[in-house]
Amino acid sequence: MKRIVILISGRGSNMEALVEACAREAWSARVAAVISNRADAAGLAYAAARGIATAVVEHRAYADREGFDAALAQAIDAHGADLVVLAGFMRILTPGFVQRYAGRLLNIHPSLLPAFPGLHTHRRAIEAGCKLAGATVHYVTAALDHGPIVAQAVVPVLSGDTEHTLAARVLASEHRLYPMAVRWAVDDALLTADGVVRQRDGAPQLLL
Ligand code: NHR
Ligand code: GAR
Repeated sequence: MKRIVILISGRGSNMEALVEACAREAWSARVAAVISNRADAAGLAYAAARGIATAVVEHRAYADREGFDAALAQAIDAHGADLVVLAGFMRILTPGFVQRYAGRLLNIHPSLLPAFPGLHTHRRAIEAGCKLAGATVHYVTAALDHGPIVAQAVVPVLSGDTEHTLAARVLASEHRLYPMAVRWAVDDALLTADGVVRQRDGAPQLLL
């Protein structure tokens, strides 16, 4: 039984999708804890209501990123995490932190990487005139939003879309994509070679 620790900063709808899929599909894993860098993250209440351990490690309480990341690692390790999953987690992580969890640290990013790493992805996709948008699950490495790609979901950009309507369409795809990808990680079904991730059984690593 693997232990998953989910890191959030806000709403936590991706975290909810993971918790629900884990239970519904009887993964050989359980969500051991949900940890937020913000005490006011709405997702904490959902996790607590589901009987999941929660913790808050406030980045503002630390003088630098190294101090915050050390406290965060301590909170994660207290739950014996096999897998650490970022779900709307908004703090850039130090190379030391990333190294500690190498190969078992996943993120979902709301763009089709390598397009639009960083923030404000939906606004940038609309401004660039993109006709496709989507989300990417990737391993976290020191290079922000540049780790090996595990899976991607594609959605159309429709005429009249705003940052808001596009974000909602991408988010709905994230709720299907992230459980699919995290389940593969739980099942040790992902193989990485030369920076490319393959699913062991050749399952399509995309949602169209
Ligand atoms: N850390 C590393 N080292 N590598 C990655 O790939 C990471 C990461 C930490 C978070 C998520 C990422 C995203 O999906 C993620 C990937 C936050 C920022 C950011 O600029 C950028 C990308 C992501 C998350 N954060 C600001 C900071 O100074 C704070 C912004 C805020 O609080 O609103 O840390 O998009
Ligand atoms: C999601 O769209 C996620 O991809 C994105 O924020 C949203 C979080 O929603 N993540 C980032 O932008 C990371 N920088 P949620 O809290 O409801 O899962």
